[in-house]
Amino acid sequence: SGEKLAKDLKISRAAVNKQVQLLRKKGYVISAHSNAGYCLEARPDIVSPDEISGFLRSGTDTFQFFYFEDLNSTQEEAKSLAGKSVNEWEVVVAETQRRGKGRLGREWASPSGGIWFSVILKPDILPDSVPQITLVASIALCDTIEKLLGINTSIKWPNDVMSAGMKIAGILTEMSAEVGKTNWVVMGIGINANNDIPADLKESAASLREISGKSINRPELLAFFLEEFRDKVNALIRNGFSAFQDRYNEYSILNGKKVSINNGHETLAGTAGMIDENGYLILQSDNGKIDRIIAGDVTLKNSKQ
Ligand code: BT5
Repeated sequence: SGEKLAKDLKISRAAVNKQVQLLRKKGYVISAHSNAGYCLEARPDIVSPDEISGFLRSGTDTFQFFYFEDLNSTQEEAKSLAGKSVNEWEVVVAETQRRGKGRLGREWASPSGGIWFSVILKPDILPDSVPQITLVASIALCDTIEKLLGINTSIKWPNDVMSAGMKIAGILTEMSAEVGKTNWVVMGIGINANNDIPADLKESAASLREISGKSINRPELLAFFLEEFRDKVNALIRNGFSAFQDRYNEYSILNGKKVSINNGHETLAGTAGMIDENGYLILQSDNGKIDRIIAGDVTLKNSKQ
């Protein structure tokens, strides 16, 4: 009842009514019944901090959210925050991005209905080991999607999350470091949740809504992922990567596949193997040489991916 709300919140009845009007403007459907009070009939499909916090098991002060309806790129916003703030586990979220970024200057389509966010980390980890955080993020994302939605997922090394052969999420890791010291890491993640896939990507990408046949609760998925990811990053910093090696290899689709890999300097062709205890991909090159690769861009032979 309006009266009880006013009493519990120590505000006037008029102030309760004003807040209800504000919530309605944000998309909350609230009916009012004389004598009985208000009823929350439906929540909007938004990834606002309030909505996300409601699903955090570890409490509301474990992450700090910066929420935007529209932004050029959560990654750019998070990078400028990372340089200024001493905190970590700050999360920039946007409903839409005008200039979503992929790796190597590629574009990331970010229409409404997706989950577009960047997480700021200040890990006590050597710069060389930062790519392991990306691998751990992709495990955390697959675990989240499998546990919460029951959808089978896989990883195309290093960090494309796939389902039914289609890309459903991508990860972009950027960092600032000195020799021997990581200043910050910004991990940008794009998940196709309820968004439409642009026509030119339909052959290679899909959304979780398409795959599951139902609308995805985005704040719940994001809250679940953030907690999975944070637990795993803490374990990585404490115990190293080797504990994640098997899990990653179970998800990986590259093992035994003919690939070409651009590592930023050259393109290597061969047969991909497992990843090793440090997160390097083992590549048996066509010329017989064994290479270990920390990061790169993989093209599967005879595939659109
Ligand atoms: C990635 O790049 O997969 C990393 C994407 C990271 C996006 C997030 S969203 C939040 C944060 N803010 C940003 O500005 N970025 C991050 P890459 O491996 O380079 O893949 C890019 C390629 O994937 C493109 O060239 C397209 O072919 C394809 N692509 C673009 N948009 C896509 C989408 N929504 N779903 C699936 N594939 C997409």
